[in-house]
Amino acid sequence: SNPTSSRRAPFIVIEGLDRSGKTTQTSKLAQRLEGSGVDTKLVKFPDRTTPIGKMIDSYLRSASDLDDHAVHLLFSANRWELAPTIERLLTAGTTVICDRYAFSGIAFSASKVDAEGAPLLPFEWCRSPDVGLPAPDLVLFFDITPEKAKERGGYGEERYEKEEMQLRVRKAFHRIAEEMGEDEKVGRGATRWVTVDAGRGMDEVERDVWTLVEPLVRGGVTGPVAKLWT
Ligand code: Z5A
Repeated sequence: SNPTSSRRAPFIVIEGLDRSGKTTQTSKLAQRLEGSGVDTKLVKFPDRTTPIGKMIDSYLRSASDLDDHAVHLLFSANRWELAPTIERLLTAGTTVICDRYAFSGIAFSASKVDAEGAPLLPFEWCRSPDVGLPAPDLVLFFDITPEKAKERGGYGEERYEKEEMQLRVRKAFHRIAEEMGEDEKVGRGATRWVTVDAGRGMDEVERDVWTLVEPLVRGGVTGPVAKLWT
């Protein structure tokens, strides 16, 4: 049989802190790939357009209230509803670029605390509904200091856009980064996790992202899409 027949396109996720430039860079990347003739699909979580996504959107805008467990499961369900599509695209040769994924799911939910500052949802509980999702081949974790993030404008009106919450989220992301194998090492499972200094200028960040992504897209990936955290 032809050994190249099992090659597929890579699944690339950009994760990170608020205002680190994820949306800016995922769209630049998708455009640049398409411009060089690479079949590309850009996805973003939460996907606020689906029925589940609409519930999440209403919760984030504080237009509705939901139990913390319930909303965590909705964020996860919002990924699961797109999982078969992502897998199909990758197998068909379309590169998938994704703005936030399961790592945001853990980092935000595990950072929620009660009035005494005790965690509301255990870290491992937060991970479990996302176990088995399509595993990214590459995660670019956009790290930025709170000071740098602040220079990019004030927080918006949404539920999690509060300074203390953001500091806890940053810590949670660093725990995940450590676990996934910080900087250039192969992390848990099939996913390579690379931390990117997102506090620099847009062009510098874009250059780094391209250097990391371009060879992966050119070379493709061998074997089926792996399952996250298995
Ligand atoms: N959430 C969750 O709880 N559970 C989950 O499972 C998931 C998410 C998936 C909404 O997410 C909330 O849902 C979020 C996490 C939670 N909560 N909070 N807070 P979202 O993805 O919809 O969040 P967002 O508000 O669209 O994204 P963001 O994080 O705030 O921004 P960003 O995408 O990282 O940054 P940006 O929009 O590209 O850039 C921000 C600004 O900085 C903008 O004015 C840019 O022009 C500027 N910028 C960008 N790059 C640079 C550089 N390099 N230099 C200077 N200025 C820059």
